[in-house]
Amino acid sequence: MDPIPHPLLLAFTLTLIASQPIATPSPPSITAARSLDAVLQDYAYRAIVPPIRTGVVHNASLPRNITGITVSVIRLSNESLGSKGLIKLNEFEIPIELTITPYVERLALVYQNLGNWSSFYYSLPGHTFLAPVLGLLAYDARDLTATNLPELGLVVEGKPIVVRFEGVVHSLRGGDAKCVRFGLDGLLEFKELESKNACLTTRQGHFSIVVDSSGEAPVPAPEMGAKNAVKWLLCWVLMGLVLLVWLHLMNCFSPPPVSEDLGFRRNAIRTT
Ligand SMILES: *[C@@H]1O[C@H](CO)[C@@H](O)[C@H](O)[C@H]1NC(C)=O
Ligand SMILES: *[C@@H]1O[C@H](CO)[C@@H](O)[C@H](O)[C@H]1NC(C)=O
Ligand SMILES: *[C@@H]1O[C@H](CO)[C@@H](O)[C@H](O)[C@H]1NC(C)=O
Ligand SMILES: CC(=O)N[C@H]1CO[C@H](CO)[C@@H](O)[C@@H]1O
Repeated sequence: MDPIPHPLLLAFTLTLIASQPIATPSPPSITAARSLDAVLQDYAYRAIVPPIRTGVVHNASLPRNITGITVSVIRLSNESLGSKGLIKLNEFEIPIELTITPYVERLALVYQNLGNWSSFYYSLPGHTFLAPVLGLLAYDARDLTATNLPELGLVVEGKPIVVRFEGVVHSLRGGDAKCVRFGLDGLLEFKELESKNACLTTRQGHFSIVVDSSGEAPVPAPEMGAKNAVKWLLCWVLMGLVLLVWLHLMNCFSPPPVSEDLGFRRNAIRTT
């Protein structure tokens, strides 16, 4: 019997264990946040009432049970996109040089301010929000009665979108403040602040400013998870390889196989 597992099997198992954090990166409440997006798109579209003009900001009225959230919407025509200039949508300054996929004739940009609901829908363990979570999402505005619309692809060609947060209160440890973006797929992205209260982005999603509040022994931020996992993976693979080489060398220098060994011993007994 061989008490040591086959080195290849061992390396494979270790690799599997180490690679698991990569496979499951999604934060807990993305489903709730995404269904809120659908609800807010519906209420935003209801706010676009005749006479419908492009480039006008409409504020939505929301049901009582989500008091504290505010939603605005702006409708743009394809002709207005691609030219130079800025769209001002509350805290967002959006360059008109946008590429929307797939092609739509009319586009709606939905703005969300989650206010005191921010950490309810977007929990970020070890961090404190210094600003509310703001959302910017692009939808096809051809049918204003449509619900459960998928978001369109949005790419900023030239200058990035600026999110200028209001009333950001930096603590004494303000140096730790970072921009955070929650992607529609649930992935987190941390970035340096553009200024004390502004973040830059080239994509849609949900944005805020956070500060690491994990204290003396900071917990690695969620964004580090994948990076660390890759490091561990490489480590394990290397260890596996070293083990493999070592076992191979051991094989080369080990005594002859068991059967011959027994035979040798038998011979030894006979001769005595
Ligand atoms: C819409 O809401 C924004 C803030 O959410 C506010 O600044 C703006 O004055 C409102 N506009 C109208 C027309 O009520
Ligand atoms: C608000 O009420 C509606 C029904 O009117 C319900 O569908 C929705 O889940 C409620 N939202 C929250 C956040 O409680
Ligand atoms: C936010 O504040 C409103 C009142 O302004 C309250 O009704 C609501 O429950 C609060 N939301 C949360 C998540 O605490
Ligand atoms: C931003 C955008 O989708 N622009 C489109 C406007 O429509 C013309 C054709 O009419 C397209 O070529 C543009 O890509």
